[in-house]
Amino acid sequence: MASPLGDNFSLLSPKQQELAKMLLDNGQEHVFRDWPAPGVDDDKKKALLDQVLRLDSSYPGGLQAYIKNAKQLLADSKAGKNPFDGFTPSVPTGETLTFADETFIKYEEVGVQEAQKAAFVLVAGGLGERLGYSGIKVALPAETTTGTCFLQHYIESILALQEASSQGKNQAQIPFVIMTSDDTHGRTLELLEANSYFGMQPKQVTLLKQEKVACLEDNDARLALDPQNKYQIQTKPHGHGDVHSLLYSSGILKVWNDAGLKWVLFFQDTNGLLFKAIPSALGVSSTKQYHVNSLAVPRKAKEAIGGIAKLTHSDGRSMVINVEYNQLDPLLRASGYPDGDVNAENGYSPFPGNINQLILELGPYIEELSKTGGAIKEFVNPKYKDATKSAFKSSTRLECMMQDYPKTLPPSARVGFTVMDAWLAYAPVKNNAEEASKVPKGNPYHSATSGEMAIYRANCRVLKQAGVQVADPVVQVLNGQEVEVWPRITWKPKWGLTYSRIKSKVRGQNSISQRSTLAIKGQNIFIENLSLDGALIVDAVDGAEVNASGSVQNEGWTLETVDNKDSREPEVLRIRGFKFNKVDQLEAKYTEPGKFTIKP
Ligand code: UGB
Repeated sequence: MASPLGDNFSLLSPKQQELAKMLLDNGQEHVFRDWPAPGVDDDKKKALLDQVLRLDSSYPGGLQAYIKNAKQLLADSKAGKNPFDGFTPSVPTGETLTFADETFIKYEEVGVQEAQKAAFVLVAGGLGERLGYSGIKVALPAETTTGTCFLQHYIESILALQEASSQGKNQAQIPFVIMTSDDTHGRTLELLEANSYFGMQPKQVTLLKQEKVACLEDNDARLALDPQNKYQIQTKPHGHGDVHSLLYSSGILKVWNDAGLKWVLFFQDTNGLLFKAIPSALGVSSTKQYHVNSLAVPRKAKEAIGGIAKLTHSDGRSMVINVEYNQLDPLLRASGYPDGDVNAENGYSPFPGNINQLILELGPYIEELSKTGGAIKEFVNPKYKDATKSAFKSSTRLECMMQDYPKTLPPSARVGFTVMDAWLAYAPVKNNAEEASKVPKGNPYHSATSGEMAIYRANCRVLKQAGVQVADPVVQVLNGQEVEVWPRITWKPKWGLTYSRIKSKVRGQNSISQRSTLAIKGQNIFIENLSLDGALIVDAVDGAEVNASGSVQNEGWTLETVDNKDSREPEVLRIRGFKFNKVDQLEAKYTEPGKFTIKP
């Protein structure tokens, strides 16, 4: 039988010919069906094969494996096969930490020590469609008191850990990988370059770009061609699970292993609280010798974060794994919990919420990836035209999630999790104002408004724990969301890396009123017999030791509401629904080393 490629075959390079044959052998004749004879669109034909080459080389096992996996997953989906068939969920046991108690403090100290053997990986390839922000999410200010964006905060937190863990000895540089995508790569690089990498050495930072995967037009996993351009295959993001194959194929894991590193910490793009939980969680990993440690928070039933569950199979296998929020309820209903995902008496789901912060031990991680190539169990979520499930409304693709990594691990793997208070560890910015205002009462909004307010709340609660008298919050409705507005307290990560360090910087009797703003921008700043009612900004170089004391009183910074629809206001303010009017403040800046006392 003549090849659908006909005489076009000879236009192609040997590698392109090999790929074309592979497509023909895998049910993809339609890709070439409408090709005109040689002489017409030859460059476009070659460009299509170049795209095929990219798709082939960026997927573990190549495009052939992708098509094979897709056929299987689409058949399972059509048959209504439950991915958890045979598994019964139960509530797992993990380590539950109480902020500032003896155990927590001990874990934090261990974690800081271990950080010198750690590498950090930020997955930032997502555009955040739910948030609807026009920029990349890591460029968003985590809070608007200082305007520090998420990426700056993350980098400064890693640098603070780096400094603390080396304790003045030869400072090992903690490697930092950012996974980007075509949607975020250029802007992430620009943000870093425009800000001198926020103080990190450029060679410490590696950007790994994830590629999109081919879309599929039907249950036979035929690749979907772009309706506007028959020489182009439609593509869509494959999900954050790509991070594992990218790390593996880049060779960086081996470099880390050879350098004696032990831990890889994965985290997401917009959680301004996360680094308050990192030292203790790393301490747990090290103490318990966990190969995998997932950070979790108490989760409200039906909250849009995955639930961590123990799944036990009828054949005896069991694993502790994240069950995504849309799957947890049906799984529970199908396995003896007729009410599905509901809150227990304490007001929370019995299944802790996955915040997608994973700590993996490098050795076992490399061992596993050398078997799998970093391939993660995938899923497909086609939107069918009708109940016959024979056609899709629009093309679909395979997806994967980074937290599904443990699914291929042997039962001997030590997979654990660590539950922290949500107020301390988790306040992502994912939902736009409209979506957030529809969140059921009592569930977290996960918006720019709540994300910023959560930073102030956490800092206030930490200082209260350290003995500062901090005024109670007032409740306000901002962008349709009822939030607690606490005093606006912020600090640089190097000031408050762990609870014991924070406590050591608080002396005597201190009080902060509700309408106050306090921004601590230096390392050796001590709050000592301070009474603050207004705004105080303290900025000091590392060699300067500053005592913030006495009674500071001024008009301060007032919080004003911003209309979400008011196009005169910048987008970063509209999405949070408020801004600060900087009426008056005491600004104390120290650029030279020495001992100083702030005199109001
Ligand atoms: N991301 C990528 O880097 N590449 C991609 O292709 C997609 C995303 P979302 P999601 O903590 O609240 C996750 O979209 O996937 C990055 C967990 O699955 O914000 O809906 C992206 O840039 C869920 O179990 O979240 O849900 C971002 O940094 C729960 O833990 C990250 O991946 C939930 O997060 C997450 O992407 C949560």
